[in-house]
Amino acid sequence: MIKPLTCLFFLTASLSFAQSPPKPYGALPAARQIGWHETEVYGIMHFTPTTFENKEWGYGDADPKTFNPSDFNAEQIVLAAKAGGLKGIVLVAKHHDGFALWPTKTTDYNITKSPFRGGKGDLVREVADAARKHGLKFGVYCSPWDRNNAKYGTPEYLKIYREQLRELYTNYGELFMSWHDGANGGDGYYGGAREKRSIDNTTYYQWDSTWTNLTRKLQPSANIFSDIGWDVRWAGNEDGSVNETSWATLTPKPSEGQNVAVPGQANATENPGGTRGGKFWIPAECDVPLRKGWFYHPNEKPKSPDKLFDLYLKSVGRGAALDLGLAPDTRGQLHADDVAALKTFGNRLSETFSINLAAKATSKAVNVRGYNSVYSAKNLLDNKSETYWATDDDFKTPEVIIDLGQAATFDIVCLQEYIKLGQRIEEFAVDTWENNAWKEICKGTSIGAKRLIKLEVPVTAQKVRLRITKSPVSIALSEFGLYKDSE
Ligand code: FUL
Ligand code: CA
Repeated sequence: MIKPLTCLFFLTASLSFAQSPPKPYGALPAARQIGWHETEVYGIMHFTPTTFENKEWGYGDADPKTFNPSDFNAEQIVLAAKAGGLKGIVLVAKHHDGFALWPTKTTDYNITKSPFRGGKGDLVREVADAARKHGLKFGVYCSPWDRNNAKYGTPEYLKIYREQLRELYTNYGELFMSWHDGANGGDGYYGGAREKRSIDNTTYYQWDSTWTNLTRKLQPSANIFSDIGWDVRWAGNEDGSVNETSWATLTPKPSEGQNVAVPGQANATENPGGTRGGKFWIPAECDVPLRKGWFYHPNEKPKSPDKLFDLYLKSVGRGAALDLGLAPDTRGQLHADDVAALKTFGNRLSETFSINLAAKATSKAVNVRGYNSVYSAKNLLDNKSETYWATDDDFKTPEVIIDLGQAATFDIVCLQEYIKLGQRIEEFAVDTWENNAWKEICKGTSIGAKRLIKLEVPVTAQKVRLRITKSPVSIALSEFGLYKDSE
């Protein structure tokens, strides 16, 4: 006879087994990265004396007085960005020309020496305030390469650069990104020397200690962007897309002849696709200017809303983010053409994704973890990223049938993994029920934070089946959506 106590033991043991979530798989995102994934589309704004010189890279010799916008309006820029669906702005607080847009104590080459707001202005503050007022996150990019600074190339400059970061990290509230690029040395003004200065990028900036001792301490929520992370990696190109298969994980590769991968110096060949099973969670950011250049040039035009939507599908829709370059003109506002392009793009995003045609569907899954409703397939359709459908450990390739109740027409399929448990799924396929048989309409590989598949032609169906066709472990899927592009 089994004693009641033993019975109780088995009962609680099996119940707690049934309730335990799947074991995490591989590298996992940090909390700051989860916040970053939710941002999806943001902007990076370039506006310095270089704008007034109609150049892309200021040499560092422009008179500070050239920085003289006739009607700077941070709210105009932020509101145009918001209408475009952007949820954050990274401000280039100092570009390669070395001109600081805030009243820094580290160099005279700054905004107080310009006519802007009578020498009392702080453009970083104005953009940060406008962004927060309208619900956008704020971040900064402070170029390590400084073509103005006389000390560039010496150890003293590193102290200056770190002090600039410290000022930006302490005076402008919480930052969602600290953006660092890899441009490193070359010719410049350098306090009047007008010469070429080369630095050894593997040792000069000492990113490890800067990020450990400054960024992580003063701005623990800021996602560090560089070609290899630490939090967000460069897409490997500046055209606004990653590979169709793009993993959120990466094992950074050293450049030729080097033992370790150094930021600003990495071998970026794997960046567009990531590394399956990579050592770290370092998803990609697709940075691309809205126009041709990062700075405003009167002869250039913004990309069309169609092109922007296509880039959205190829960045956000592949688990990455879209970082659109915003270039105010010499007034200090976005040109009417840019405002219009952003608005049309933003409308298309919100109209397309506001209605999930599967939101009211019923679901039938072959397996639900431990028969526990906490892991029900219904969680795929509740528009909450925190709830997910999970399967038992030995159910790695499950299926779920989604019945819409009546036929609907869609041309975008959306999948989201519960990334707190890692990027688990390797392949999937979607079918529709047509003439009494299942017909495959699309298939794909990496999912991660979000995967969007645009079908070549719209499909009309009442029943849709999702098949996970390859996964090393049981699955944890947050959301499933069917949308009709509003184009
Ligand atoms: C690059 C820079 O060299 C460009 O000028 C621009 O700022 C872009 C966003 O990053 O590394
Ligand atoms: Ca959910």
